[in-house]
Amino acid sequence: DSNELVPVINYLNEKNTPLNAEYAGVAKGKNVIAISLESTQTFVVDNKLHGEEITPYFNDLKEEGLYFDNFYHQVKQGRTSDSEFLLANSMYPTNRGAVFFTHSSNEYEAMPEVLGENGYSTSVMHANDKTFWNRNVMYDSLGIDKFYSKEDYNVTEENSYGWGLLDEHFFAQSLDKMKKIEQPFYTRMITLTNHHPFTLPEDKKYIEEGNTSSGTLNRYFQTIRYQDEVLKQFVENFKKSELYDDTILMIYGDHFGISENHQKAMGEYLGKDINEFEQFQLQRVPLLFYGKGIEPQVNHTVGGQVDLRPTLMNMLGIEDNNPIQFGHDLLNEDRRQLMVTRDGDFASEKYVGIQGSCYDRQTGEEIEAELCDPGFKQAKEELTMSDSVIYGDLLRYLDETRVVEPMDEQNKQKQEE
Ligand code: GP9
Repeated sequence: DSNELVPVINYLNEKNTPLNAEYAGVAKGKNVIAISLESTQTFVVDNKLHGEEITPYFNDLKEEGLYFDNFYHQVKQGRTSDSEFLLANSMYPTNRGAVFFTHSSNEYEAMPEVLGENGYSTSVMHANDKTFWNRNVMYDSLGIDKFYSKEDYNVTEENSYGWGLLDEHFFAQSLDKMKKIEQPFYTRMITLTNHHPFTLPEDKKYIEEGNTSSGTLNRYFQTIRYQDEVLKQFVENFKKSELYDDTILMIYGDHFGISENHQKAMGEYLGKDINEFEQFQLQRVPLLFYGKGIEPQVNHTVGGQVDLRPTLMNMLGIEDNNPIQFGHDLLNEDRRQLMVTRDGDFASEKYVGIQGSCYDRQTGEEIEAELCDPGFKQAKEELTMSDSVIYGDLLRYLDETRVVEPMDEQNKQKQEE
């Protein structure tokens, strides 16, 4: 019953930090285009292959936006769908299977639903079959108004390769759709071309492949380079469109593309031994907010996908009264810097804890294991609380408990303190 939700609310209230007042409403009333970049990891940013930049366009774009360089994906077996879950709910995905399949009939009060209540039209654009990851069912539960799936795109043999519609066509057709949707809107695009096995038509290879011992990693550089080129086409066309003045972009990587099976090759490329600390750090994915009114800055805070919702909602100036959120505004300087992975590992401002071992986050040096005990404890608590909400379908009791103490009241009190 509703009592089951009370410990979670209490736990989160205790951990809660206020939203950043300086950024509150910087994008008020604006449209949002969230771009989920398939398999895109931070190590390619500002990095080179054969003397050439791998993501030349993104490297420049991030100089003009708000960029986070210590931002991690937090997905498990549900991969892209897990990243979608983290963003929409600010809760952790489950440890086994994909929550998009196993808990699609749960009650949620997801970000699209709240945006809808605040006058936004909400959609997802992704040129794959609508049933993939059970998206068509889960999107209803998340309160997404419209899903533009494969059947809404012009997909032909000529404009497809590998997994389906090439990203350049996906971006172009999506921009056309966006120009017609009711404003203000929140739409999320999910790219596809930079997906394992990372293959491309010959004429789309804008960089030579890598020369490591892993063909997968070697080809990955090319699909990343391709994605960067077509992102450029999209953003430049977006900037020329009428949308530009009233729209912000939130661009982020969904999860790793290169698994730990390719550690040796990764080490050859990066010129260092990939131990468990380096492997952990490779789970960082890019995050960039871009648009008029967003001041350029590189932010080094440690965070993860669970933090996206509170960060974005604060920027939009929308009061989000769902207290069951495990993330924290990435822009709040006093925020608790704790990024928890689904395996119970964590990164904090000082430490990285991996399966009982402890590392200094800055130096990567292994240190006394006890130093990470509090972090491991918190990570466990965090995941247990989140799981209890999902497995117990506890958000169905939200309305009954809301009278207890809404999150914005807590925030106000904390800010006054
Ligand atoms: C499929 C796409 C890729 O539609 O989102 O999913 P992934 O395999 O990365 O989870």
